Amino acid sequence: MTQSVVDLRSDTVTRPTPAMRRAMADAEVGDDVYREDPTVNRLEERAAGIFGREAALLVPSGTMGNQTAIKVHTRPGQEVVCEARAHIFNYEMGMIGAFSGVIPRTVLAEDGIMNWDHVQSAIRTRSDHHSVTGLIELENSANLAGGSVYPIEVSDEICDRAHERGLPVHLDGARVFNAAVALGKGVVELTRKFDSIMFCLSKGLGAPVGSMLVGSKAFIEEARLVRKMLGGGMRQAGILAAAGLVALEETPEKLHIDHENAKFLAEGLAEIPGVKIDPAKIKTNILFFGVPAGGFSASEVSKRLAAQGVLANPTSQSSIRMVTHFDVDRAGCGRALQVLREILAVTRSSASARTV
Ligand code: TLP
Repeated sequence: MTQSVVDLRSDTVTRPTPAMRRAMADAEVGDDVYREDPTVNRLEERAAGIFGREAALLVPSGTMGNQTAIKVHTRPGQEVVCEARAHIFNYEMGMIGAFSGVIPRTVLAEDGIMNWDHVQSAIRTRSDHHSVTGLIELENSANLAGGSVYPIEVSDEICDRAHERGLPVHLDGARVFNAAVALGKGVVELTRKFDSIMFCLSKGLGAPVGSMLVGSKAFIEEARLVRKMLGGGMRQAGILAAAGLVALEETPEKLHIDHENAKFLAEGLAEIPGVKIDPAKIKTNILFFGVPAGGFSASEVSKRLAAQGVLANPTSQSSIRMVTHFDVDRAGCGRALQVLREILAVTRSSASARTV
């Protein structure tokens, strides 16, 4: 029997469910640049409703959503305060500088979770000598910090204090539904104080394409123009929005399964000699682990995993990321652990052979 690939590279790899494909095939469509696609309009209304906001906008990707928000909130020459591992800074092709002409002012915070003291220390106010802060940005869950989650009171305080200083706060909520599930709260409670929110339909929610920007009517009107500048005005996008609507209705209640699978993986990894991971820190569907020192590099481990049908990306010389999602079940996680155990046992036996 051939075994299917266990793809733990990202939750972006999910395939649309049969319900999504049916909805896509049946979608009523129009030209969305003329605002005439009824399915896109429905998705935007639904997203705004779920977040308790005035308006929302469908964008092709999380990157476009974040970069559009940054453009709307800032002026060239300003700074954006974000955590050192923020996606907007590390994984969006330098667009923060290339498109908005702003620079990141980063803060390294434990588990990627900044508090007001961190943010305050990075804010630069008007001066005759240096650039000033134009925007604060938080990421929840914090991807590159291991899918960690902001306690609501911490993100609320950052928003309140930033607003007292006249600064807007944008949320990269690519996986905000995962964060909400981890806290046992609704997304409204996590996000109500932010000026703008980006969330992805195409991560754990499982839609094939699309992210949403959510905010005030005025913000979304500006964002619509920026989206067009970026070439993100799509036409019969109802085909995509239809899958997004299904994702929004069906997937949030299932995300806890991905979190349980990530925990299961983390606990199994912690039992492998030399592997570095603290399972107690795994709150959502993302985990990073360190490969044993003195053995194969992370990229070698990743190659050997792939040769046996388990995909996981190396993120440095010594660490690997795994992300769970609805196309990998508990048995798949078990297989990933088994294959990894075998690979690392080879390293151990060759290391001990070297020492005799
Ligand atoms: N993240 C991808 C990679 O780019 C790293 C992944 O596999 O996790 N914000 C956050 C927090 C993200 O994790 C991502 C994608 C984005 C924004 C961008 O979304 P897309 O890929 O739709 O542009």
